[in-house]
Amino acid sequence: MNDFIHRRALSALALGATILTLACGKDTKTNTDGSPDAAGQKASSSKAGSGKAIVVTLTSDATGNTFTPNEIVANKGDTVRFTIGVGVHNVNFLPDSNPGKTGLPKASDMLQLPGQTYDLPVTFASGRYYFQCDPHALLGMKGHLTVKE
Ligand SMILES: [Cu+2]
Repeated sequence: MNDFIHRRALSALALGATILTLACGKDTKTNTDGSPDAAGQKASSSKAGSGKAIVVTLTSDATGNTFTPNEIVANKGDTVRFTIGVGVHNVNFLPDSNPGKTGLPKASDMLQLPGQTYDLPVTFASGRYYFQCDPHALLGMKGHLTVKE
């Protein structure tokens, strides 16, 4: 009897979590200026939706400034959703730190509203890419995106 109630409660919880996830997913205040430069590549066919969204949180706190996670693995067609936790940050795939890479996205705008997102469609070639937050790069706010074939 108690067991039954317990199970009902559990499934209600699971449902709640699902709804929350959906609600979050919808809340896309995207700062879209971030479409990758299609530098000689056909880069227009992959949109969010064909792949999965990978959420990366950008945060400043007493321990420092971080991308969480800072090692990202994605497939082409995925979308990396950079999301502000705390602080003012941007995302820059610095050409100088990505020698030989083409089709790099241009630097994002500065993001500062908690929950603000910058969606980066993964349209570029497979490989390992460096990115950083410009204001905090010297403080260690950097990461890598590995694009799988
Ligand atoms: Cu930053």
